[in-house]
Amino acid sequence: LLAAPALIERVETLLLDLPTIRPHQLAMTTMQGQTLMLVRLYCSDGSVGVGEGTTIGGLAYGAESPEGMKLAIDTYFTPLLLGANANAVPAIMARLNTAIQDNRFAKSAVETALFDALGKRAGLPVSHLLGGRMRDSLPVAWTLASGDTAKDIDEAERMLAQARHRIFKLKIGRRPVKDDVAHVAAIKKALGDRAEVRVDVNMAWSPLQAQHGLAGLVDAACSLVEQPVRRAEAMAELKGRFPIALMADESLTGPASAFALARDGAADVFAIKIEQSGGLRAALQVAAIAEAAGIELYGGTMLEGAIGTIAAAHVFATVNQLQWGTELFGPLLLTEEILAEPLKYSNFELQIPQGPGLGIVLDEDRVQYFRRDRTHVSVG
Ligand code: MUC
Ligand code: MG
Repeated sequence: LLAAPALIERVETLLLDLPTIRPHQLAMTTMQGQTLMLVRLYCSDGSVGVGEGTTIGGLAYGAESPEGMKLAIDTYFTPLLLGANANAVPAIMARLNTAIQDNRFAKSAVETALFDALGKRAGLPVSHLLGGRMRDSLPVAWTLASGDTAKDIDEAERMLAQARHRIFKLKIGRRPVKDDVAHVAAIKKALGDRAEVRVDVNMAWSPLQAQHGLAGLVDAACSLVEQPVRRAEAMAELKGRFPIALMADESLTGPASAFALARDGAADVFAIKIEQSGGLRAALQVAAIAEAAGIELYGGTMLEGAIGTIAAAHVFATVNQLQWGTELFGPLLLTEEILAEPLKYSNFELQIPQGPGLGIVLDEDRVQYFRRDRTHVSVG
């Protein structure tokens, strides 16, 4: 089956606002909901590709926001996309990368839509377009972030009982280090060997706080600490000083940063994210740098909904080793389903769809219902 010639004829962007199942507390913000920026590319052969961009708490995580992505795509990406050969994904991305600096999250959304449409035309899943799969399902961690130790333990017990998650990432960094360490220790003690406990500090600690924090986390039997400090130099100073895996997240902003972190010995593990990397192929370049440097891999999330989550899953399916699994639980944090058939989470893993493109179908009525601008109907 050959991909039919196709030109991009129309670009559509929309914002969907969806509630979360509970407030999600991170060091820098508390999320009550998530905004998905969807982009759809309509091609001349009738194929349509969809991509998604999300952030965490608006501008709390980084310099892009869902609203900003929509504006950037409508104003600056669209003129570069219209009329382009939709089968030439690398050429389109090269053009965008030349004409538009940064805007990595928006680029990831657009590249997702390009691959979805190409996969549909070619009759192949996105993972196959990216080289083929090492695995058909991915282990998925869950983030405990209710802000309350007892509630977090109850939540973890429910996840274990349902065989949904047995790796838990705790969001810390808001409270004094001692209190955070006590919170982690209490959860690990309650769960024991039935679960693995990791933490994400989201850069909240100073290098000195991190010295105390990492020592306490080792005693609490926590296996991994994600981005405890902001600067890459400070990460490099921490690495190897405590018997706990040190993972880079915010420091990773694409292949060049991955190269610098690897060169400077600043992490044991990379959290690969398609949005942070600037797209699906850029994420694979980050993975290749990690592999060459002996850095282990973890499939990260920007708390994407179903579209971004499954795009990341297709990427993570193809890497040689994913020593730390993934955290592709984003859709499970939302109260509302926007797919005709929900993603399949079972046996602690996410199943990666086998159909062409992303292998998912949107429930269009629900997409329209959750549009932020749905009430903005012009009358008379
Ligand atoms: C982050 O910093 O890793 C991933 C899971 C979660 O709860 O927040 C994110 C972002
Ligand atoms: Mg993180």
